[in-house]
Amino acid sequence: MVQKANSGHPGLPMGSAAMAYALWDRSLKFNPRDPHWPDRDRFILSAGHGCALLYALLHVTGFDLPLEELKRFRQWGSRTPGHPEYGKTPGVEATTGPLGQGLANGVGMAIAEAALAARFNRPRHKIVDHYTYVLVSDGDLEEGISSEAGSIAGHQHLGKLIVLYADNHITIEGSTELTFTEDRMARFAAFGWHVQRVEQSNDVEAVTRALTIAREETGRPSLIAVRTHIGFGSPHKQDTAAAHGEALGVEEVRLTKEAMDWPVSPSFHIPEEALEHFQRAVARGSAAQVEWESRFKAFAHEYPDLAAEFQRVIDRQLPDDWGAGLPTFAPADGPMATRVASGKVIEILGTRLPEMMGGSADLGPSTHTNIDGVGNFEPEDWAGRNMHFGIRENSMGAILNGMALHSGLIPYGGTFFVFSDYMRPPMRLAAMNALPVIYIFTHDSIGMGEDGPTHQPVEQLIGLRSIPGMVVLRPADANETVAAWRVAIGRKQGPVALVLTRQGLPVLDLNLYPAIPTGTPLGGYILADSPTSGRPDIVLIATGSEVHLALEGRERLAAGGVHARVVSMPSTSLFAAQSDEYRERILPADVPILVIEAGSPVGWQPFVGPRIAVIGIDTFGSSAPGPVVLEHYGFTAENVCRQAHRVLDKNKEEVPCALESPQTMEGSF
Ligand SMILES: Cc1ncc(C[n+]2csc(CCOP(=O)(O)OP(=O)(O)O)c2C)c(N)n1
Repeated sequence: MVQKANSGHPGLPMGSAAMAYALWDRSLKFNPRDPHWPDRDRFILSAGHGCALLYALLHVTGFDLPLEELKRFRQWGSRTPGHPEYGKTPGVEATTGPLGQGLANGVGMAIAEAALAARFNRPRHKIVDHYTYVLVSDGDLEEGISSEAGSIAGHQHLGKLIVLYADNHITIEGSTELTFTEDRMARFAAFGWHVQRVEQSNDVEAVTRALTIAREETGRPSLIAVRTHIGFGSPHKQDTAAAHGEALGVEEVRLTKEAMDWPVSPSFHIPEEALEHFQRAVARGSAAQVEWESRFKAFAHEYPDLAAEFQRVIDRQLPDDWGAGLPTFAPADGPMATRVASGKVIEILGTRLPEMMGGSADLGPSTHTNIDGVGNFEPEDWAGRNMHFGIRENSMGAILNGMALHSGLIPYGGTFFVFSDYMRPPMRLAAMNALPVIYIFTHDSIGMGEDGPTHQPVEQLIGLRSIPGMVVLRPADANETVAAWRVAIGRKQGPVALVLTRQGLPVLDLNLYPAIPTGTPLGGYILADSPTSGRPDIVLIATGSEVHLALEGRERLAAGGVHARVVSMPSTSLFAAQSDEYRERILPADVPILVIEAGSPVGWQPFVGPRIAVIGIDTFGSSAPGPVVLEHYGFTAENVCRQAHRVLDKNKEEVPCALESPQTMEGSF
């Protein structure tokens, strides 16, 4: 495959083939004819660059991946892309390639298995009972996320997680002696893992034995380090970095095949008896599935409601009434931070949707992510749904992905918005794989105050909005927050980031602003219009907490005879997805615009010109009480009013914007 494409990574597949055979032929429970069967074992190739190995296994064991596809490795439109892509190839359980992510996905899948087993299994009825296997390389274990995820898995006693480590002593720049000399086994043992070593990678019996022991070890996750040889069999490249990331070369491939007493042609040679042997997986898998189905039938007979519920969550169907009776808030409830409103919604949704499971990276009291009364997900007490991820954002994101990939859960995770940077890699993968993961990001702007620039997000909004498929919602008040949660739960494909304030905000009166529930899902809508029904003089677009400034600015503008329309835009991407007609109605082409958002203006800047202006932040904020910081950076109603006048008439000197006490207006415009 790699030679034909003249691109890819031959070394890891060649070195790991024997241990992968031991796993796939003797341990892994899967049915090539039904890759989605709920109680299959999961297999993740965390070292995604070695995907030629995975594609070969999928082909020979009888998945719908014909030899033609192997011949089209890494080519346009093939089902054998350069790294495994979830959804593209039957049997690929996770998109991998960014090293370390797959291992943490595996932890997420093992958590999902444990949680669903705790919820659905009954005495004499084990309908959730499978293992999660991960194949990792040096790179996976060098990445910091492996320690985060390893620590969580050890702490939680995830005994059904089994990791095979291709311990080949080689990375791209050469020997692991260059950078990676700690005792990996001791490290994982310290995390609370059961560790084993297999010295001979081609000793299939020894790998099989180690896998059996790993399965028998129920109280700890397992790491099995197998001493493999990168580029095994290649006379000149085995055990060298040259085997890692480029084709061996036509001549070296010939020499390798000759050295192994293997026919040199045809180049894609699979002996008939080998194929027959591998394809016993089909009968084995079908039998295992049939056996499970009969167990499930017996379970459904005794527990019909529970069985229907299992089917519902696995299919990611929502109960009809899930959204009924969510709160509506009134001005008298305020001021209320949107994080607090979100917490109230989570409380209700969490009891109505038992598949909701998540938590925070040690910021639960701040992110309001706890569901009262449902208990904690704790070591070997896996029925609780509140998760404590610890201060491990990267692996929290990857674990959420694993939980979503497993199916049966709606995973969510929270932290301060600024630390979304620490979980950007898994968020990118969640979007790429259209995974229904919900992020709860609080302390969403300089308005969070005293903690200062290290904690004040500026570029995160535009950063997340730039991820294709990521829906970012920054609600303006408690009622928009409820509507945002409806969007998040209703979105079955793709992640949603809820971006919420620390500081209290007025609650907008639904009697005065009835468009909130229907407008929020459209991404942008008219919150308040010019008093005359005609065309406004200017549109004020604002998101989140700045919507209130826009409303106040509008009043000041009205005092000066300027009719402003306030458009609340909780989600730019949802707005962009609306029809031209709708967007033109909200933002008439010839009406000037002032954007107000306490974040980087970069996303709006391309539109800035004589008719469009932005009040944003192009520096890092400052340490001081939130209202003071906001004021210093120009987030005041007076500045909204002034800048609106500036857009309308640059030469106008005197503008009627100030109230009694003039405000400072340093900072960026
Ligand atoms: C997060 C991340 N950083 C860098 C890379 C680029 N990369 C691909 S493989 C690799 C290391 C290869 O060493 P190892 O993991 O031991 O794999 P092997 O050489 O055994 O194939 C690197 C740095 C990556 N895929 N992901």
